[in-house]
Amino acid sequence: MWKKRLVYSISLIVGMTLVTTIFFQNTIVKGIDEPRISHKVDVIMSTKVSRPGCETTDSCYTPSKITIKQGSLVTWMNEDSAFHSVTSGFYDEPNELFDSGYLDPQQSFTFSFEDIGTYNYFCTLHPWMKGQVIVQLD
Ligand SMILES: [Cu+2]
Repeated sequence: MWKKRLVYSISLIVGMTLVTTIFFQNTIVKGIDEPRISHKVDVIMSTKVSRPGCETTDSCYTPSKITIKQGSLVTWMNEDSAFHSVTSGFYDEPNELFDSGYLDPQQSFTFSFEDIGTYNYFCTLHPWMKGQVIVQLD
């Protein structure tokens, strides 16, 4: 009789562990994917900006300058075939407020701007790529 109970207890523990693991895995995946799907694209890195030239027409990031309300999200999308980054500050003076890291083609990056101000950003791979986000009072 006690053997039956032991087997029953063990299967219950294993079952609960499995259910919990699956539940938490789903939660984590959802948390990462949702912001990318739900938010629109604000700034595009278009094709061929990995070669100098876009800076002459101020089109390395399109648009290169955007104005948003405090607390808004900005999403950048890499539509080029090369890697790019969205990194706060200037090429010779990054300020570590945000950094997308290397974005693959078709990959996006979203940042939430909580404070009023003017935020310069650049691409760590292509020094001529520069943009600006202006955050105003809501
Ligand atoms: Cu770049």
